[in-house]
Amino acid sequence: GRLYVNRVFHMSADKMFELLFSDSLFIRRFMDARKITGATSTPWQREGGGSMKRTLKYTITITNPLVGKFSTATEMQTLYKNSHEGQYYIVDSEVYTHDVPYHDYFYTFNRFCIIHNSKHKCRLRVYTDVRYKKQPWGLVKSFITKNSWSGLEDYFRHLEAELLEEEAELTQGGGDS
Ligand code: YK8
Repeated sequence: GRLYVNRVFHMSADKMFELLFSDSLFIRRFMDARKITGATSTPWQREGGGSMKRTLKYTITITNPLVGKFSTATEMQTLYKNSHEGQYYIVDSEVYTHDVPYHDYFYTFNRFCIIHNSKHKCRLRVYTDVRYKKQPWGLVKSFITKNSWSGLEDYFRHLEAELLEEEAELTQGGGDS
C-alpha cells in the first residue's frame, strides 16, 4: 500500500473526524468539486464488537479516458471501537467501483488515522491499498493497479489541499487557536 497523507493539521481530532465522516459542508463541497453525485449514507450503527459501521453509495465521475465517464460505487466504513472520542479515530473504508472494467476483481482499502496531538492539533494519515478478490492475469493486474494509483493519488492530493484551505479558514476565524 501507500501512505497518501501524513501531516499535522491545526484543528482538533474531533473537528477532523467531523469534517471527513459526518454530513459536513466541507465533505459536501469536496464531493461537488470531485463530481461525486447522488451520495447517500446509512447512519453510523454500532456493531456487536463495539465498532461502528456505515455504508455510502454514490456515483463517481471518472477522467481516465480508458474507462466510461461514470461509475456507481459502494463504500463500507468501519470506525474502530478503540477510537476514543477526542484521542484518535481509526476508520477503515472499502470502496467497490461497480461499473469499471474488471470491477469484480478488485476494491480499494483506505485506512484513515486521526490522532489527537494537542487541543488544537491532530495528525491525519491515510493509507491506501488496491486489493484483489480474485487473481487476474498479470498484465491485467498491473493495468488495474496503475490506473487505480493514479486516480487515488489525484483524489488524496486534492483532499489534502482542501483540508489545508479549511485549516487556514479555521485558524483565521477562530482567534483562540
Ligand atoms: C472514495 C480506485 C480505482 C478507480 C479508477 C478505476 C480505474 C479502472 C481500472 C481499469 C477510476 C471516493 C478510482 C480511482 C475512482 C475513485 C475512487 C475514490 C477516490 C482501467 C482496469 C472515490 C475513495 C475512492 C476509492 C477508490 C477510487 C477508485 O472516497 O481509477
